[in-house]
Amino acid sequence: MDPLFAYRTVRLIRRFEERLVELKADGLIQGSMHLCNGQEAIPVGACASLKPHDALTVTYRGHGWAIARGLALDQLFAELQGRASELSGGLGGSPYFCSARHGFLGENSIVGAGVPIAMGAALASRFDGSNSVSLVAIGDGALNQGAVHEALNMAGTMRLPLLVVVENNVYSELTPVRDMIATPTLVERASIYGMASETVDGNDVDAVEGAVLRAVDQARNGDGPSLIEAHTERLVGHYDLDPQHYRPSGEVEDAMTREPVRRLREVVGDAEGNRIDAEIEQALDAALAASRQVPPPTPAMVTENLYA
Ligand SMILES: Cc1ncc(C[n+]2csc(CCOP(=O)(O)OP(=O)(O)O)c2C)c(N)n1
Ligand SMILES: [Mg+2]
Repeated sequence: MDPLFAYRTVRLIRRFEERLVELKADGLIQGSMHLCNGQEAIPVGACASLKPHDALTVTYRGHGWAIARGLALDQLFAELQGRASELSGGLGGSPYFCSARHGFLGENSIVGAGVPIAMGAALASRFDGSNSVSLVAIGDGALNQGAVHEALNMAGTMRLPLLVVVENNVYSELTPVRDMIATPTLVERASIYGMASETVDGNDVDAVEGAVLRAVDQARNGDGPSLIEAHTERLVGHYDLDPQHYRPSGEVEDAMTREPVRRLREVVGDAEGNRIDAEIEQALDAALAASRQVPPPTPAMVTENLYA
């Protein structure tokens, strides 16, 4: 991947979320936010290997996926501020971005619930002639959910074009992954469902892009589903108010030496880096100003999109 593009996108995601923290402190965002700070290379690498007609389903930690997929910044800001955006009309907020037009089937705050949805999209591709693939991002903890295993079993048995990207950030809320599974890795679960698998450095955009592309090619050739375990670390709490008392001292500082924004900054250098940083701030300022023009939801919207 072009390093300038990679730096611009991971840095944009980082700065977008840092702006959200400021907006929340100013009382403009309600509710909790699950930031992907530190994990940005996974959505950037993965989305680079998808086509516009492919389906994407993610978790509540999905701001980075939405940006990497190309959803408009002003609409994301509007949704977060409870304004009637083109996404979820301001009724969803941080964990419920959704844009059918972008093949973005949505975030989901129910742990693991995206996998059966994504499996359904992969099944649809079998019948609609699109040869699209369906990628779902989940956390390490989600891989212990029952519904996830039902969906993986069906995808494996039917050889569906499903890609599961596990964002292994070492924690499920406050619980370390090593306390939750009986095997040394998560990725070895793939074989019991007949899925191909790969483990990658999730802080390396190129490594993620390559692994996802191999899985995409396999899925489009009719050779079935894959599971990719991407190792990463979150540099912030599970959610924005998490005091992180369960993390050993020095852990976050150590993770900072490996995190993707810093890594790519070293590749592009300060001259290009500063130029890109300035462009990003301008783009965020403009998107934020535009988001404030989006009206609030109307009372009638509460009952729209409901089945009677
Ligand atoms: C079905 C369900 N069970 C429990 C929760 C509470 N919960 C919210 S986030 C979370 C941790 C999930 O960890 P992981 O899958 O590793 O994702 P991460 O938050 O680390 O990205 C839990 C248990 C939930 N939202 N949904
Ligand atoms: Mg996790």
